[in-house]
Amino acid sequence: MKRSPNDLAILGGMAAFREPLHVGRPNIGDREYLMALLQDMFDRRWLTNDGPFVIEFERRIAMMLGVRHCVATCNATVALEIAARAAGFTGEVIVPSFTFIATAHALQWQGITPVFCDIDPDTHNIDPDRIEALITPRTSGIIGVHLWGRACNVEAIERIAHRYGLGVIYDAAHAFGCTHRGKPIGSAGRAEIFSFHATKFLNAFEGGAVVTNDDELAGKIRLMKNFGFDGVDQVVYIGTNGKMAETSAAMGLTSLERIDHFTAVNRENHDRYRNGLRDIPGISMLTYAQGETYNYHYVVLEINEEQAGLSRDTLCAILRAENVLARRYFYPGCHRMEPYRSYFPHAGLLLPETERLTTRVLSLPTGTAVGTEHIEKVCELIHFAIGHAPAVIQAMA
Ligand code: T4K
Repeated sequence: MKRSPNDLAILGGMAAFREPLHVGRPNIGDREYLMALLQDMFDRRWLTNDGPFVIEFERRIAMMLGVRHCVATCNATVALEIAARAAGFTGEVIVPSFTFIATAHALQWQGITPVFCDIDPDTHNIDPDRIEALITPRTSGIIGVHLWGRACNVEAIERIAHRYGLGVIYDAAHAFGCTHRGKPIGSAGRAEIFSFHATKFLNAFEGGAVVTNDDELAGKIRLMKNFGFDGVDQVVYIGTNGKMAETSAAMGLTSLERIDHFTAVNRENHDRYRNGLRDIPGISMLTYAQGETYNYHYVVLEINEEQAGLSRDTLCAILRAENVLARRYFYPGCHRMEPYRSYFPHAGLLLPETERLTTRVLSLPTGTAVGTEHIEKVCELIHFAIGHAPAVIQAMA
């Protein structure tokens, strides 16, 4: 490896990349197709409120996932809020802390207390063995998160929920195009929620959806996302404005045309990283189960400081100085963010695996904006930093 420790940008050398290499660069489909859809939209002068693109988007998603209902929304956070309300969640709801803050905020926003549950260190998902101890007379539900697109232990969660009469919904923000036991993720629990944010596998600029096989729940959610209106001049529920705009649905439809391509690129990138990072002490990469389908949208490393010789934070700082804008998702864990940190200052004592993992995990850039040469360079940088850890750390001191 040619690079000397003094070449590293963190030590004053030139950055390996002139332009920042981001995590979360959007996948963009066929621009002409999108422009044609937008022209139609302008001609029709129908811009939102269950327009034809939204209806078509919902139909396509429901068909792909094999569910009876898809209600498109403006984003996944509002979708989670509406689903939790429609499912009758009150009091306390058990959620993992190792997730994006939106999972917790969607509850707290409506006065429901998120009770943080630890994760299984292998799957990064909520650990069902830890759920029962958190159930109190105020508990009304559980939200499982299929983190990185890998399904949480749905069967164990549902068994516990059944035993205690709790409702379950799933935050499937990362899991569009992924399967669990060979079936598309989307039909478990009372409802599952997807995100179609710009940074997500399937992008609608901003967007989300609640999918469910429950006719009554779907009807309620459909009304709640439109202020609770049931027909003109009649409001039957507390509702909000959770509607997806036609522009978003047009982008969503455009993205849907290319999901096979997005998956293929993500998979190639994933394999390239895996090859490039194999045999580096202290670095392991998230694995995906055989026999399931994934979107491979996240490249997630775990850094074991004792073996690697440097910490996740040092590696992250080295990469960021090189213009590789790696992200520490989901550091520091929801329980260490406000208001939860103030409400439950000792929550970490019950979340040992979350506390450990949030200091070890690093997301690397992938997606259709990232090419082979980028990945090779990133791997080379990681190899170099870890191969020269003592010298790099000494030089940084
Ligand atoms: N549940 C889970 C498990 C989630 O991960 C999320 C969202 C939600 C629920 C809620 O879904 P939504 O309500 O958003 O539909 C980003 C996204 O904003 C957020 O949607 C996502 N999870 C989360 C994991 O990532 P930040 O705070 O990291 O965003 P930001 O602005 O730092 O952007 C991330 C990276 O993407 C940066 O490197 C820049 C790049 N980027 C971003 C945008 C928007 C681009 O290159 N182009 C772009 O247009 O949250």
